[in-house]
Amino acid sequence: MGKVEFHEVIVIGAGFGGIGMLNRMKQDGRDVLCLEAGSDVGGVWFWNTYPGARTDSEAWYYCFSVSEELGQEWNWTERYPKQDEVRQYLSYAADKLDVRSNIVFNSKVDKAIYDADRRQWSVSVGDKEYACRFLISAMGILSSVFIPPFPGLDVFEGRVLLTARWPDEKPDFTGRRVGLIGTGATGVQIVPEVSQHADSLTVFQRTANFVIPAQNHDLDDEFRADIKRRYPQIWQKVDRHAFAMPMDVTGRLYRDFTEDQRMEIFEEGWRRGGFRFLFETFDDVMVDPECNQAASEFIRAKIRSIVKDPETAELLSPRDHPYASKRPPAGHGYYEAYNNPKVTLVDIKTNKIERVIPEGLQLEDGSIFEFDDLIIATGFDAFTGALTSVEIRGKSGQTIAEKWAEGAKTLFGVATHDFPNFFMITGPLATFGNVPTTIERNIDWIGDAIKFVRSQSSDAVMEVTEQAEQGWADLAQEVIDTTVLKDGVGANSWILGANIPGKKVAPVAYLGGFHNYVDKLRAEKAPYPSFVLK
Ligand code: NA7
Repeated sequence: MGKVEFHEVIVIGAGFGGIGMLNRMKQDGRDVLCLEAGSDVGGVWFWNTYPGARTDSEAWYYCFSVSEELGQEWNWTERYPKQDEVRQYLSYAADKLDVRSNIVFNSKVDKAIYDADRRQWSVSVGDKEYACRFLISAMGILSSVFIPPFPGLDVFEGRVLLTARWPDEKPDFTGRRVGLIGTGATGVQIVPEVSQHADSLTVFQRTANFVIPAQNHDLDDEFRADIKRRYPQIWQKVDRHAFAMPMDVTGRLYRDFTEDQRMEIFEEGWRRGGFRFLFETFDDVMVDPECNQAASEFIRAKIRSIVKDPETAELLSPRDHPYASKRPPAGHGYYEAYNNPKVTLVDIKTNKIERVIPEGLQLEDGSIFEFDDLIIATGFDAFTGALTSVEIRGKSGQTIAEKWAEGAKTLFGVATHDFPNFFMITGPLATFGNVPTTIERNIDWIGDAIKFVRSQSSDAVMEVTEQAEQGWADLAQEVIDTTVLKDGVGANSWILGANIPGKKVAPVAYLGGFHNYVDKLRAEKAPYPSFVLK
């Protein structure tokens, strides 16, 4: 065995979380190293380079707030920036914050084992050994790719393309027949792009989604200057919003309005686009079934008005789950793409995929679809997958995967019992909303906690109690039960872990509001009553 390389802090992952954490650790004077599996920074924006990939949050808050200079210097070009722009932003941020030299690329962590005698973590990357006092996961909520075990996938004779591992050399679809499995946020972004170039695109849909048009537009100098002027207010608003977006509560409840007024409000929400339809129409869309049903029906009527073929329109209309009980995607000409005669929608809910064959796909009823390329956009083992797929062993020797077999338990998504001095940025049961902002609040908390532990003694450790994390998991479940999110189970919602066969159906995120989450997180401070310090 070679020499063990020790650092006080090791961070795993160099996306938003890793870059932000390195910045904080360096500001605090820590000896910190980041291990990143990819060959560059970016995280989810490094791997997901499929056509049409872009943010569903608006650019001006899908970014760091920590550096004023970054906000003032970076010029976003679109309301919802493309993957490449976000990746360039993160690359710029890594240079600006001067953290690149602390990152070791092409370093996928295989194991992290807690050594109770030494009060240290041993971290392995292949045959290279590291050790640290504080271990921080910045592995991201959507990084563990899920590929359903379709029989015969290996016999397909064409190209199999995974959206989350898209080839560097961009595939050309000109003149090709393409099949696509998956109509989540990723599939919804791909359809309008690939259908422009391919000879034909066959979309295999299991669950129809409520897709709100993003209403994307370019940003001009005036718009950017206005944003830059208002940044302090924007971040204040973000901090007080349930999903960390700079939007005001509307003060409107559905029942207080006439039918005409309701329709006008929904129309205005549709015009504003994206998440504004959810957050700027009525405040009770996610909790009042009547309001939710009206919103759902409004969207179905829009689908019927856009999609010319009534059968396709009906198939695209979700009927098995309420609007926003699954994470709703934003569309960029999604429904319109189905008016292109080259695009065919196939229902695989009632007639499932039987197997992949050399020429394409065979469904249960024996029907065969042939194509040259098969795109797989079947999602992620969200929140837990990145952590459970690495051998991370705590004080008692159990792995995180073993510990969370019956559902993830953490306090605020930042710490889990039995894993001392181990912290997670947006771990399971962290709040769910605009992710870069949650990441920043987690970084603040972890940075302060590390400062505190260090101030106790040179080998102090901090571990959350079982009771505290159980209380948090119970609260996460209670909150879900008061919203339409509980109805996402039947529609395989990844927020409930219901998209992964065999995964315990339980919340993987806290949905009680980002603003409430931040208050609770900030209240858990020195002397950290939910933790034991040794
Ligand atoms: P999602 O939202 O989990 O979507 C995955 C899609 O793949 C969805 O349409 C699934 O249908 C479909 N899927 C999954 N397994 C199968 C099988 N076995 N057969 C057929 N179809 C299947 O992942 P995305 O990557 O689109 O988006 C993830 C997040 O990234 C998104 O929410 C944003 O936050 C960014 P289902 O709906 O389960 O019936």
